Amino acid sequence: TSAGHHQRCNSLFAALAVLPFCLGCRGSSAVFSLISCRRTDVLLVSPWLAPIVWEGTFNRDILNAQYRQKNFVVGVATFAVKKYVRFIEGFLGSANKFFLSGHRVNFYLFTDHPEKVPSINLAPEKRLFIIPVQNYSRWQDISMNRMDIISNHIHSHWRYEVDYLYSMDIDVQMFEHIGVEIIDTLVGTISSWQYTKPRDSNSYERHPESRAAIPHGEGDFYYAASFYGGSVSEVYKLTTACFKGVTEDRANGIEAKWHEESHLNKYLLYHKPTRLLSPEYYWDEELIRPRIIRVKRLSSVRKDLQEVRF
Ligand code: UD2
Repeated sequence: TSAGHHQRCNSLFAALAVLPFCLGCRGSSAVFSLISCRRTDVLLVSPWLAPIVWEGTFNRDILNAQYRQKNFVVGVATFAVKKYVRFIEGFLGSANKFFLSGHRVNFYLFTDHPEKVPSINLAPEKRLFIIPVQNYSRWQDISMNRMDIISNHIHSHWRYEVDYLYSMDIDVQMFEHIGVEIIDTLVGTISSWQYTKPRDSNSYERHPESRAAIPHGEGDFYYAASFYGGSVSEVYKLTTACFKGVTEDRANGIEAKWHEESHLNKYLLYHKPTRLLSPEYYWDEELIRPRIIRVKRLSSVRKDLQEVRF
């Protein structure tokens, strides 16, 4: 169970804590920092040794210095279709301030209402590309077709334009820095609804007829489709595979339980992320925030589902 993983990994971290550095602290008093900064309350490494990013586990100054040497460009794909255009300003305004601050970012905004995109003064290293997209009558299709659109754009443009690509929901706001600690080859965000539940939780698609099906007893983390990414080539493989699953399900008259999120979870179960973001990186405002979520970096904007979707 994930509780079992918790215990195993925390004791692993306790053993590593004798190293003479604390990556979670600023300043140079390494020995004191070591004691005050380690986190023993959360899982820090997945069972396949991918880091899980929590506040207090890294030093942003060190990461920034390393990252600057590479001169990477990061792309962010986000969709604002139909009534979701109302979320553009909050998303872009907060992302301009908090998302990879000081680093090069291209925001790719897909919308069926380009004329409604508010003008926002972006930082000089940030660029906004508005890409017209058709709408679909069903909100599930808007959300699921993102995978296809992202895969096609990687093939036609983004593989020449960006090094890393992240897909994000638009109905979110950022409140704290989301920095280069999110950069890795294949990155998933642990769902804020699921991080405490055992792996047999009922969010996975379990019906064997669906291409998103995960057999009972299998599964590790449950990932949110609102924020995932990685190198442009890995995100291409992910989105292409997930959309293939969506298409095959459609041909069989099936729609997975949580739409493209179900297909994402199937993919990430068998292609393990190289880095996991803790629920700090997508906190659902419907939930009461427990103590382990020390920082709410990004959270959903409360919305009346009936009103915005129909
Ligand atoms: C969950 C997932 C979401 C997606 C969805 C599918 C999380 C936190 N979010 O969110 O990623 O998997 O379930 O069931 O796990 N959109 C529009 N116009 C619409 C409808 C959707 O632009 O009319 C876009 C928009 O970018 C939005 C995204 O699709 O952020 C996902 O839709 P949602 O936020 O309504 O889905 P939600 O909250 O159920």
